[in-house]
Amino acid sequence: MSVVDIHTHVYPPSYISLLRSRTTVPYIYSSPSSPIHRLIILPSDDDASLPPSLRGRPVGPEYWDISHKLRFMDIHGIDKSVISLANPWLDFLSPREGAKWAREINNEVNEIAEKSQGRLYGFATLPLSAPVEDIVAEIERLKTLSYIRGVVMGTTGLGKGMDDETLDLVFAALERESQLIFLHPHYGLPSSVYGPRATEYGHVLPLALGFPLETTVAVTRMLLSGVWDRFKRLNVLLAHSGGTLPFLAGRIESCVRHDSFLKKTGKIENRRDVWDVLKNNVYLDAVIYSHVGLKAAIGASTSDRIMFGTDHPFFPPLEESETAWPSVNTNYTAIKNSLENSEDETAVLGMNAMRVLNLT
Ligand code: 5CU
Repeated sequence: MSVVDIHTHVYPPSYISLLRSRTTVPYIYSSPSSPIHRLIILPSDDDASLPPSLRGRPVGPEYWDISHKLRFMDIHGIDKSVISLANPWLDFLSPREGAKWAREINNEVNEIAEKSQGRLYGFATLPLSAPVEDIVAEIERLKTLSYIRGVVMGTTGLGKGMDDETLDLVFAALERESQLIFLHPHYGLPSSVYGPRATEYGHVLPLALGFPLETTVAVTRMLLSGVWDRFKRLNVLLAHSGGTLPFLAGRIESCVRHDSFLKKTGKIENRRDVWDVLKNNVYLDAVIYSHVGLKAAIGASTSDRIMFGTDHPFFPPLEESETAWPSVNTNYTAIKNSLENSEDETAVLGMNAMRVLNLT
């Protein structure tokens, strides 16, 4: 049996240098007088009311040094990992810089994988702030990078979200090149929804609620704008078991069917419904930390569309002495407790990823 981790991040060394060179989000804060290095990536991380040593999170070589990734894989019984640049990818770059950085990062990820003797593959990153022709050119170049198995993407698309029709050129290229999208959140919800006491609660509100809702909104907008009616073979792997999509799919479908505005505009006719898309175009990771959520994901989709993930290097143990990560073991347990037979368990742990991502 192979265990494959399809949700595992890296900031390659060149990206780390970029973060270190910046002083606005995203950046790495380091103090010349102390060993503090903090990763400030989320919009809410850059909170001037907190001392820098409490902003964001600590960052160390586990974010960029591949030997840490391989050790983590060994400790947790993971045979192969499909690494992706972590958020916020290249979203913040100027249109002029994006394409150059995408080429550099994608070459770097491919080289890391190439040297790993079959243990690593990668998702590429798109220069989404660059002109659409540059994005399409990068998608077309990916076939020359033999360890790339799709693209990781945030939910802002080209700046207007995933239902922006300008994205059609990108979706068309991805579909034509058979590159799957790994859709991942970063921006969460507007900070006002977390209330005036949000800073007292660490990252819990943006990560536990903001991330999953961001993904759910993005996918629902794709559905409503007919992305999968136009691109029937466009495949999307959703982070965190689809946010709240599996749980809310029925409600989304019912709201569409009962919307008189949509009926008048004719948008309800001949559309593919949520269930059809969930069972034919969507894959879900198993990064949900409970059999309750995972059973919803399996029910909404099918067990042959769910894939194990860890979110490494995020969610490390809070005690440095712990070598096995409780976040990973919770997901292993959720898989065990959600599936009825060992064949399905083997599929979720690795065989689905081997098949879908064509890993050898
Ligand atoms: O802990 C976090 O902030 C994150 C993050 O930023 N990205 C991610 O993939 N997981 C956790």
